[in-house]
Amino acid sequence: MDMTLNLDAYWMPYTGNRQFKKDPRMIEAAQGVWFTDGDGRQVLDGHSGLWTSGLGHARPEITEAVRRQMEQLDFCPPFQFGHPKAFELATKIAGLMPEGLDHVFYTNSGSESADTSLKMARAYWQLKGALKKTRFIGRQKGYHGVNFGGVAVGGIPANKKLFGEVLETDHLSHTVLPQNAFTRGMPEQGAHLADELELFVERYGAETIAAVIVEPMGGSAGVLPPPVGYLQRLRALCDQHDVLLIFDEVITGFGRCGAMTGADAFGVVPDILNVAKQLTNGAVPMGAVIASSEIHDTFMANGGPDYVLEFAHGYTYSAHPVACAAGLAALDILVDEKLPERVAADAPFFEALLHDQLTDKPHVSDVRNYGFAGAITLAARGDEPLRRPYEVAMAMWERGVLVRYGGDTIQMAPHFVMEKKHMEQMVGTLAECLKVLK
Ligand code: PXG
Ligand code: PLP
Repeated sequence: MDMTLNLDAYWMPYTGNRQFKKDPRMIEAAQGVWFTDGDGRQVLDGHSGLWTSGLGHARPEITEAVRRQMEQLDFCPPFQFGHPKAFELATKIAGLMPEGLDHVFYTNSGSESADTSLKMARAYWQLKGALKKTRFIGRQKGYHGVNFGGVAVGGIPANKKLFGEVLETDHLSHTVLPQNAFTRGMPEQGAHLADELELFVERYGAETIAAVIVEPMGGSAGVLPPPVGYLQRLRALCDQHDVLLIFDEVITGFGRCGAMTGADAFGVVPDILNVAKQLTNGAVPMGAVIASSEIHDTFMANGGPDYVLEFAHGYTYSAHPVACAAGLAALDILVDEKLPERVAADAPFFEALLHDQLTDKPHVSDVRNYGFAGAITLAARGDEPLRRPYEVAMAMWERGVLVRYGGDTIQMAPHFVMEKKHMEQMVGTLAECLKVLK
């Protein structure tokens, strides 16, 4: 690492800044499933970047598409103007979504997707004349990014503590039940937890609830696959009570669950589906909110004269041409190389590896997995539940493997193109670290 580099000015996101700046983990290059660190060391990327880069890093097709786009059109004002690739990409995305989700509203991140989807849901009900439908139901342990709306519907206390509440929300229980510990794939117990929506309907009245927002499979809280039948029950209750169902698929969208979407993997179609991350393979920031025709057409039918805005919402960088070019190239690779299918085919190998190697290791109180997502929960050391995952992740970095630690969990997310020997290296290194650490 360049020892003259000044680390002071950059206030790092979701990082222990003081610890990092004492002992920096610098990443200077990426290729395939590998990072190169500040000392020129090859580090295996065990988290697909940040759930972003399933195709592997530095795909030449994406690099070339971005380079060409920069030369041709580096920026296009997205309000009242359009460029062809924005339409081409929207058509491509809609074609990959479940039947009925066919209108794409661009954002630049998962957090913006979350807040966009909440605004879309509220506005939809206003246009329908259901003026009191403003409340949102999230779920404990849910992560919907860091903007005010997403934090309000989110269910991770540490992300909410200092910021106050800005929306009327309530939260379904999470689905991590002790009797489901060490389940391979979807847990058997817990579908009944969806019925809590009935309690909220009784408490607040369905006429006040705009939408339920959940991740079909929880990601940030440490890989929480839905219990068998849970999402089906949630869908049925939303239909029964005229409540919109939003799936936050920022992690599950575009292949992670061994299908194009979590909706496909689990067989439940929401009214609104949020994506980001894998849309451009992480190469350029971009997200999107994909809405049903019913929602889209309601806006179009209520817009007044045709020069008037139907939805007073959008970002300077919505449909950025460079992001669109990256998205088109990334989705072509995903489809051409049949990567969701590859994930589905190799998921049993990854699952066996996680459970066979990690279940009996010290401090491991749960192992969870689905598709190419895996996590372990670690028992707290004394009154410091966060310390052990941090120490394990640092020990893995020392041994040349990057994994994500968050809360009391360690998370792994192989690239869709990762070879089995590299999954073995990743999980084997974790097993080794667990054996030697206190
Ligand atoms: N929704 C979901 C379901 C996410 O997973 C976001 C929204 C926010 O996206 P942006 O692009 O605004 O960060 C996410 C992001 C982790 C981890 O540790 C996961 C995310 C972000 C940071 C860490 O798993 N997911
Ligand atoms: N703040 C100011 C002063 C602005 O002018 C704008 C956009 O024009 C924004 C915030 C929003 O920025 P963005 O569209 O990139 O989200």
